[in-house]
Amino acid sequence: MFQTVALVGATGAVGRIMRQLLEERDFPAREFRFLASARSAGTTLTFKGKQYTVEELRKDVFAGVDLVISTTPDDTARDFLPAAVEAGATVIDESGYWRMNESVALVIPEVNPQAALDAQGIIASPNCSTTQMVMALKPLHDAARVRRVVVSTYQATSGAGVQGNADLTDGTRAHLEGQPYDYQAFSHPIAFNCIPQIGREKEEGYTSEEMKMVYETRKILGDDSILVSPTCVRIPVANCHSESIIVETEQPVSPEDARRLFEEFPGITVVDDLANGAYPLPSTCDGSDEVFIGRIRRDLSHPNGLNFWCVSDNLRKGAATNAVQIAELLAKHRSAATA
Ligand code: 11C
Repeated sequence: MFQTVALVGATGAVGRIMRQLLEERDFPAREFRFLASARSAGTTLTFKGKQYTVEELRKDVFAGVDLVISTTPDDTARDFLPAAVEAGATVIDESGYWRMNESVALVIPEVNPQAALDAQGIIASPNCSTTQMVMALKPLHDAARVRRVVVSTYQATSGAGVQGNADLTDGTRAHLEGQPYDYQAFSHPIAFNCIPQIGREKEEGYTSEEMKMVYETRKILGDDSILVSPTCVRIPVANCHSESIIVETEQPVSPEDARRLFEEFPGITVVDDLANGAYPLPSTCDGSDEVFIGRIRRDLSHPNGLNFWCVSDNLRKGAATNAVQIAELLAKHRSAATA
């Protein structure tokens, strides 16, 4: 049980879902506080039937807070979260800023829960496209050791925030009406298009989003030998990221064995009946906390290869749900320790 939980970024798209999850799942805490940028400070919100005033995020607001759950842009996380740690809080951060810091744990509760329990200070939640892929890789890695992954993503506009979805809706309307539209979240039109760049240019012609999939995967699975070759693409779908994943394992894994491994893994739902047109779709996975897998098949190009399709709600398991699950894990551990 935590005494005081502060939700930082409480009014944003992911913050809204976090509030909903903390309420629905009856997160154990005596007191909740909601913080946001000066722009949203002073507004009111309802949580568990009670009205709260949103407080302005400042470095001196963390006294007495023992858990911070934070979803902000990277620079905000960089500037404000060390103050929360200094004030004695455990921090769960959804931003990208702290993930690869050596002293920070990067956690998916179904995959590496112990890292959260061993952590001091900041615990980071991974990038959405990494989370769903690593959820799928974990049971394969445990059974047959993953050596190499070729992943192509089909990422929703909600990954680029509220403006990403506004660009999709307004840009599509403008396109259909033959009107010009000035895209804010994307450097090219997203309506009736797909854009093979998410994030900024990084090393060797890969983007920052792609390199997150490389480095975060290795850190979460605790295996720097895993090779990941990603291509991240933005598509005109509002929510849920989809991924084509091709995995080469040390030992061969048959599609039947993979199906069983996925089905037995917590947080994964298999939807895989090609003959009847059943496979995960963004439209059917939207709003779920699960990672969905289908189209499980042999890789025709490699004897130790497996090919599948993976869809997950990037705002939920890819962000809010994973962070709240980390908080639940810590709360459960605390209760067990004080029982
Ligand atoms: C996207 N994955 O879809 C990004 C958004 O590191 O948490 C989340 C970025 C991050 O554009």
